[in-house]
Amino acid sequence: MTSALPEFDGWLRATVERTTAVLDELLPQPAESDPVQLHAAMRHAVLGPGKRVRAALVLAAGEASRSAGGPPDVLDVALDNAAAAVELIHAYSLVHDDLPCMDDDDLRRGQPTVHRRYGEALAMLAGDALQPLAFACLAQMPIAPALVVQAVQLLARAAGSQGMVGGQAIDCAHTGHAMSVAALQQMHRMKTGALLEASVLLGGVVAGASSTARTGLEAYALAMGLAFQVVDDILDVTGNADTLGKTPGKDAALGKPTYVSTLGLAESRSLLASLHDQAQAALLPLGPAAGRLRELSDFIIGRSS
Ligand code: GRG
Repeated sequence: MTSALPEFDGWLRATVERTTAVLDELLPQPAESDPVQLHAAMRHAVLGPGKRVRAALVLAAGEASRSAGGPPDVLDVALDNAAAAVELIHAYSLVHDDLPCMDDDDLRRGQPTVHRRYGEALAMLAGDALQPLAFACLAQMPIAPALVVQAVQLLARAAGSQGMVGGQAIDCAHTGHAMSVAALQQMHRMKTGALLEASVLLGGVVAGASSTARTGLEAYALAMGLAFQVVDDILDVTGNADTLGKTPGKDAALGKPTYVSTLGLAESRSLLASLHDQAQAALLPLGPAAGRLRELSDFIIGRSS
């Protein structure tokens, strides 16, 4: 699948740089503030070479939903804050997911996991500290207070026991047990999909999306949230450590139910194609302003890392 807009790669690179710069600014500098090791561990968790897909979804959804009113540069600051906030929650989830009590992984983003480099206790605390930082970041958005509250509620729900953490709990409980396709889908909608969905919806809320735009964004977000995990499960059996930046084959080794173990590779690929179609169809009412979201769905579905 190719990008409709030739400059998509450049836009994505700029998004990664822009979000990483915002995160760099937000995170305490170890040399300047105690506890030095905790701050170093937080920076290691967040500033590694992530794809920043969630940040890109926030910014692209913001671009698709901008309504009249409000200075554009002020809105850009708010969208940057929202993008950084979801990346902080995502980074914390990866740190905790890699811990010995969860997946016990050595490699993340091509680097040693946080607990391998800083020890288990600091890795847990670094993940803990990233969560309030994310909400502080949302609280700083220069937009109407009612929208800030909506954004905080959205992210809190997506990250909590009815979203990402709940999905992880279901995942832990089912290791070594087969799952029905419906149960697998529900688990992944919570574990991985909820934060990706929230990224899209946050962009819409912050940019003041119309109700038509919000409906389109919701359907797009649902399809892309699921698609992301289907790709991840396919890459876990077809990818290698060099391109993935993490250990492949881990799910099978841990006895975790995945789309590939439940549906097989061919059916997982056809589910992916159907989710891609659903995502593209959902964007039709948003018109050309949703160009970046369209390209992001191509990118997420075609990714190899
Ligand atoms: C431990 C509270 C807690 C939650 C963990 C998201 C999650 C829940 C665990 C991650 C497990 C995992 C690898 C899931 C597959 C999908 C996924 C989230 C992959 C990693 O996201 P990418 O590919 O990572 O966007 P980068 O490094 O590019 O940011």
